[in-house]
Amino acid sequence: MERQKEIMKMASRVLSLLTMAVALQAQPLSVAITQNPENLHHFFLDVLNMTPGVTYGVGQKVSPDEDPFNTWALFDVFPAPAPAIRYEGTASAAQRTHAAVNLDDYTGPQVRIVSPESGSTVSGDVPVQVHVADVVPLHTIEVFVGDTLVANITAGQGGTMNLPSYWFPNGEQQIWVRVVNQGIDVDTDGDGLADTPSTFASWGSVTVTFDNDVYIENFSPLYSGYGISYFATSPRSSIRWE
Ligand SMILES: [Ca+2]
Repeated sequence: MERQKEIMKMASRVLSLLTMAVALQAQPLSVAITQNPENLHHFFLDVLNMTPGVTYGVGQKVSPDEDPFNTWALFDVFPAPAPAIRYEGTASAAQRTHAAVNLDDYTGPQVRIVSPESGSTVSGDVPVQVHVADVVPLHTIEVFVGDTLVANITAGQGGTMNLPSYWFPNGEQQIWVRVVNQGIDVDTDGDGLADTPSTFASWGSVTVTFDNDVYIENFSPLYSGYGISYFATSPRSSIRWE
């Protein structure tokens, strides 16, 4: 009887440990910054809730700066030896935001159209705001309406552009963005040395209703490759109509 109780007690302890392990597993990957109490000019950067053996990158970026081209710069890439690791840094460094990323799950840039909201009705010049998170420098951010490339968002634009909705027929339209990053070099000829960049592309979209009193029915110039540059940001000297 006593023995049975002992087993029951042990089983319940194992169960609670398992529950705890599951709960820990469910904690999202995160970083925490705390001051080093023994050296006030230094701080600790703890990376928490990693899965041992999985490859992680720890990076930083200039902050605050929401330009999508301000991507994360990884300063360490490693297979996690334990669920948590600690770095020590100097507090006098310029303001930075830190993050950890699971590189085994890396599928390319994360792209989201912040505005306009999906399902909304818009008219005139529509401010489009794109949010991108990536650990690899970006190459291009292209904005489309349906099949038509409307603009390239470039570095320094803060991820925004004005979309001339009156260039398109009224009604439901899909605004979408394609983000391509500069990629990472991979070995294509099997000599063990990385030689060619392999880029990643990601997409984000919203469906909105265009509602303009007057719109351009014949928007064929937009299909021309040169029409694209008209919508690019200033300087407008880049316009080339041929
Ligand atoms: Ca090679």
